[in-house]
Amino acid sequence: MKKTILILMALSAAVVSFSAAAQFAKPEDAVKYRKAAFTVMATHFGRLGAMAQGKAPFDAKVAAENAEIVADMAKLPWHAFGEGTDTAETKAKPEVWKQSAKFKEMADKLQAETVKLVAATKTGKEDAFKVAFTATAGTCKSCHDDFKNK
Ligand code: ASC
Repeated sequence: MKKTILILMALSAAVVSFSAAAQFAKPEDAVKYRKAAFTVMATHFGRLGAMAQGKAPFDAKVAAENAEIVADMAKLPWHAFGEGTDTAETKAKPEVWKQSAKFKEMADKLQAETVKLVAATKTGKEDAFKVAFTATAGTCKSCHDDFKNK
């Protein structure tokens, strides 16, 4: 019992320090971190895209594995868009900081869509997967249009 309590305490400390990791040592570190999250996200989203476009056969299990990684990555980049991280080498538009409420809305929307995408892959239904994929891709695109330089 005591051990369980100790483990729970250690876990909650880990959660707290994760949110505290919102700070990075240098702006470049934040930029590197968010780019890495987007790169991994795009890689696995691309694999889903191949299935959605019929370039790869639909396999619900593979789709679910990829969608889960996308959903996990979708949680990560946002805390790395702190003040002062607009100066490093980035394609992020100044609007990320000027319209931060709208940017946050987009980030939240992406996370919600990717959760739905995971659920859709788990139904095993190709049509449901395609619908959720299209919705997610639309969310990527509209955020890029407003907040990312080409
Ligand atoms: C991808 C990818 C994006 C989005 C976007 C959707 O596969 O890398 O950034 O889809 O192109 O419109």
